[in-house]
Amino acid sequence: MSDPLVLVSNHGAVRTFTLNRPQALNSFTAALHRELLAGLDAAAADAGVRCVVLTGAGRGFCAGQDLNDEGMGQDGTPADVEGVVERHYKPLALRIRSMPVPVIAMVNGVAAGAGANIALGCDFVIAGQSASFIQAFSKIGLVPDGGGTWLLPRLVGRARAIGLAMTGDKLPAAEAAAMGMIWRCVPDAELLEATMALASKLATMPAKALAATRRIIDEAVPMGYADALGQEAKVQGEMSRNADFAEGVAAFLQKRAAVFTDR
Ligand code: T3D
Repeated sequence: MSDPLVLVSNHGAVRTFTLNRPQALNSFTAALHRELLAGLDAAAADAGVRCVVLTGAGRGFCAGQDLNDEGMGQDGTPADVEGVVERHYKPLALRIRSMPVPVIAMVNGVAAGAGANIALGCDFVIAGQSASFIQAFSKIGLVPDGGGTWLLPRLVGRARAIGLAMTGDKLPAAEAAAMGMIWRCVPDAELLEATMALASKLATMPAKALAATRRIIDEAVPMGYADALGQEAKVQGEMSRNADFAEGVAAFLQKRAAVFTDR
């Protein structure tokens, strides 16, 4: 029997979901999305769960979309990037943001593409010192999704949001914490303990008030999260029909530098 794509464990009232595709840096496949969403739905319905932690197995947190998975055009069919975003990333991002309990991303390693933005959509991000955040989309001719266009400017301001999204440069966890993009950066050896201390504290707090706090903070900004996610899916679909996307993915899989020609 194959390993589960998501490991689930409980520590008191804290439920931890560990993305479990370490050989591909826990990048998202359709099957991984289905398992994670089902797990989060079950946690949301379980009154015994009072805080959720999301993390990754091995040396990475999540490298975003698995560029070999269905919908990516590797089987010769046209890439259906808009569909992938609508079917998987939008429901996942909205599920996390509507959980009745706080959600902590425990970022144990690299978080790239939608992997970075799914982490940033959690209520707290605690990262180990060796972790990093990469808005990898521009490198394959796409735009940020997974909530990135909505989250980034709110977290770090327009200048840094544009800089991170356009360059696709790696942002070390300590710098992410210094610019207010994440809650904390801690030594790797202390990551689990620091996360569990926060999760255990949140689990004792009034869940309804915490969920309402999240909701009214999110509603107090002009463009709705769901609208931004919908816009991302639409523009992502447009970008995926460009030659630069095919070239970016091919170059990554062939381990060579991409040559972009669209304009
Ligand atoms: O449908 C849609 O596309 C819409 C949704 C889009 C959302 C997105 O997330 S788009 C962005 C997708 N993600 C990326 O472009 C990131 C690609 N990965 C990387 O750039 C690098 O792997 C990292 C910078 C994250 C880490 O680099 P490094 O040097 O630490 O590791 P590595 O050697 O590149 O990766 C380790 C293995 O994981 C490697 O496999 P191998 O050679 O050992 O068999 C690599 O191919 C695999 N891997 C990493 N990321 C992905 C991946 N395989 C498939 N898809 C990936 N995204």
